[in-house]
Amino acid sequence: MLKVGIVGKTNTGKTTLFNAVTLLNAEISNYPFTTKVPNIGVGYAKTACVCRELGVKDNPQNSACIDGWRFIPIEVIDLPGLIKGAWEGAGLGNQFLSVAAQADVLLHVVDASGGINSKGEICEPGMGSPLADYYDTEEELIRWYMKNLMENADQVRRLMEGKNMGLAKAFFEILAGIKVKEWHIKTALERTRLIGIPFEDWEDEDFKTFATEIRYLSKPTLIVANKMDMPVAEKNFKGLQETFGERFVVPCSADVELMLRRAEKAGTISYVPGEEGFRVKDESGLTPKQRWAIDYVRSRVFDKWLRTGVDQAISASVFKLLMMNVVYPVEDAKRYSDRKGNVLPDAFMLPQGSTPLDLAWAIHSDLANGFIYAIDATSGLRLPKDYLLHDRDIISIASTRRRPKKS
Ligand SMILES: Nc1nc2c(ncn2[C@@H]2O[C@H](COP(=O)(O)OP(=O)(O)OP(=O)(O)O)[C@@H](O)[C@H]2O)c(=O)[nH]1
Ligand SMILES: [Mg+2]
Repeated sequence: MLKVGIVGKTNTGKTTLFNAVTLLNAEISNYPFTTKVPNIGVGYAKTACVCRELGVKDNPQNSACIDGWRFIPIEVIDLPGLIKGAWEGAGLGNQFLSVAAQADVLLHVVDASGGINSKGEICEPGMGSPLADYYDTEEELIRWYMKNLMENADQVRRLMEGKNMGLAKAFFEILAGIKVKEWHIKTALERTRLIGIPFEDWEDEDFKTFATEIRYLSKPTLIVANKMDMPVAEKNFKGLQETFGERFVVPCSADVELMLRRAEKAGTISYVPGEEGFRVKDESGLTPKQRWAIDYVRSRVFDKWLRTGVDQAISASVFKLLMMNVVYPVEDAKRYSDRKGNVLPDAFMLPQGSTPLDLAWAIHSDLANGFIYAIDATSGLRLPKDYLLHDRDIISIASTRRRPKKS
């Protein structure tokens, strides 16, 4: 399952975002450092399902389909706030950073309302600086990567000398466990021009430059400008977008999304995450407190920002930053179903450049080991071996071995 990590300073709303995405009840408070150990849960990435264009009624098994939207499970990891010196172990930061390193993509949450001071304590909105907070946390992440690179420098040298490996390959051996790919290393070496400097001559600054590239290449990151329901947040949000580019900053109100999802679960409203509105089932039955909350949400979030931004943050991280394609494997290509007749049972996310054989591996090793060919279910055509999967492909795999029945 794809892993989305949530990082950021304390009190920015990471756990609120985590609870909104997973509907779990991890502790939230306005005291700094509420989260003491990482929270792990399941959330969903939302994409337009192919059922509508095919005109079929689907029976999802590994995912869910609501109003033509397919919700695909992802693992979400909420991390404790990082303090200064986390990279060298302060506040157990070292351990948390190794958990963050397991993620495929990061959401870096900042308090866009400027409602926390540099220590992460609640202050008057507008007084804190989300930009400075962002850089503080990034410094910890980069230094952690740097420390790992430096601590393993001898090992890298041994691999280069003993096994006659190139620098990129040797680094890859060391860093593969934290989701660093060989092309990340090669690109980082080229971009930093360290490729031209003998490894034994690298200085601390060189390690830091290299670590910075590795951090951003291997862990694409979306900035979540949270607490946008606060009036002062707009100015900071615009500043963040100017600094990092519109693509990389999502306006968000995690607290409002959490409230809506809980109200939807309780049956008070109809709401599909990510939609530009919600419907109160019985307006006249609302208590004064509920009425106030609904008005707050409408005026502070939907009238101004159209959505809460939580679903957009997840979708943008998975589909825009990681560029995942959604592929629907079926066993019966004519009925688009599995062998039990479930129509469009599963949806898998695969990175661009994946082939039908990669899909087979993602489903089950038996299917991949017996792989013969794949069929594009919409056209009925057999696909060439080197075919690259597209988003929304419906694929049937012929294999000498069948995938085992789900228990
Ligand atoms: N106004 C507003 N407040 C929010 C929003 N999201 C979170 N908060 C509040 O911000 C405070 C901190 O929220 P948490 O989710 O506990 O923050 P955290 O980043 O997990 O904090 P640590 O666990 O200490 O690192 C709480 O009082 C939340 O209610 C939001 O979208 N809008
Ligand atoms: Mg927390």
